[in-house]
Amino acid sequence: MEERGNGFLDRAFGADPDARKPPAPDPPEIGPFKRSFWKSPLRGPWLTSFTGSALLVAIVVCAVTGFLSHVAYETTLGENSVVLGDGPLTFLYEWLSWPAGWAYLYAVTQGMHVIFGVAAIPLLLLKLWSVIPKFFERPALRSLAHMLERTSLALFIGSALFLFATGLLNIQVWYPFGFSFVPAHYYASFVFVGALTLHLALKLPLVARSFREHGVVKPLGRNQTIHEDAEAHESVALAPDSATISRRGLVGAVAATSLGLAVMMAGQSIGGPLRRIALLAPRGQEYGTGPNAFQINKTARLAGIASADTGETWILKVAGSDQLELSRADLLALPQVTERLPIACVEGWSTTQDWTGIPLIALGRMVGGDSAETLLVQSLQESGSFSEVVLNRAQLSDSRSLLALKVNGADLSLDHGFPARIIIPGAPGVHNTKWVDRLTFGAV
Ligand SMILES: Nc1nc2c(c(=O)[nH]1)N[C@H]1C(S)=C(S)[C@@H](COP(=O)(O)O)O[C@H]1N2
Ligand SMILES: [Mo]
Repeated sequence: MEERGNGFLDRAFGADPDARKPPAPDPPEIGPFKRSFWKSPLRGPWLTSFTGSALLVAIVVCAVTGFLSHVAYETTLGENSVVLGDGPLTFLYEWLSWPAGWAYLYAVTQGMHVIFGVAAIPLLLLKLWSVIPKFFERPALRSLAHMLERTSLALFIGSALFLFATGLLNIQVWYPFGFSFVPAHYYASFVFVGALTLHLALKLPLVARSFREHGVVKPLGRNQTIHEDAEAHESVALAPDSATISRRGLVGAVAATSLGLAVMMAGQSIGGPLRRIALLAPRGQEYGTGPNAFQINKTARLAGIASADTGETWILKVAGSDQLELSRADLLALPQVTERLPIACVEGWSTTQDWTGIPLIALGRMVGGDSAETLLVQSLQESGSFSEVVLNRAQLSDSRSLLALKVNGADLSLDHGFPARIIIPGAPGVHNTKWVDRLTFGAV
């Protein structure tokens, strides 16, 4: 006998095809619940498939670079963890160690995360627009399979909107919500990836059929009309109005918006003169003049750093198998190294400066800690997730990793971490601890 249910969920749960027949009572046929309410001739499986495919590319890049960012945080190294646990991927984080090698590694992966994430938003909105009539589908629940499909869709759209909203707010350095960004964004991504996988499994056959019937890009040609079956697809208008914009005009406008946003975000990721095109960059466009004129993540005042602690009495404590206390004058008397390195923030911006100071490995040698696997860095800052950090072996042993005392030839400003800060290649900005108080080789 021929299978009448559609999709593997029906088969898996043995839904009775007759159960799909609308049970009474239906929502009244008014407003958006009436199919004739939806009149755009552009809606249909092709537009949804095309937008969905473009969105999928952006989302995959965003997801991969997002999980890479979590790897970069080296959350399995003690103090670095900003989440309660790493969930199902813990083994991956234990296995992968973030390299120090390429100085711009994190600037690139996180820049891509933010660029593709922001550029995906117009695509997401277009895709949602293309299926609006389905949200008013009647009856709302037809069978167990239909209920599961709609639940997965609700989780999918809900988690997508949550991820995009929290990501955008984080880029804007605005935390109006009462929860912590990183764990929320991180755990929501698992819901999202799960729901996305299910959604793909359910919809890929539709996408393939639509592309086979109409071609992938052919409907974007000049004066192209396509005929889609309004009986089979809820999103296709039953009685379409004439178009107010061509299919190619709509897709073109959305693509241009995405591209424009991508260029803008790239402006702040790349930094330098390109920052000027970053119109939405929250850290402003101007930083005054002078060697310390570049963006500040958290000012000394916000971090609760008292200027008395950073004055003449400041002493750096260094520990390995031996212990040492060094004043800023002692540190300046040691051989200095200058390295050109970026700070690459999780928010997607980066800035490259010339830093001068003492290689961490040289300080390690002074206390018999140069073969340590980890370096615990503690700040004068007393609380907050960035007051302590643990660097891995690659980071502490790289000859470019510095305890920086100066930037661009001048003393660090208080806001940039005076009297001394960490600067290491390839890592997230959060690992470049400011106002360093204590270094412990092999503490963890
Ligand atoms: N002690 C301390 N160090 C810190 C931070 C902080 O809040 N406290 N912020 C970190 C973050 S998130 C970034 S991106 C860099 C930014 O350095 P900058 O403010 O000098 O640009 O500093 C890092 N070091
Ligand atoms: Mo940051």
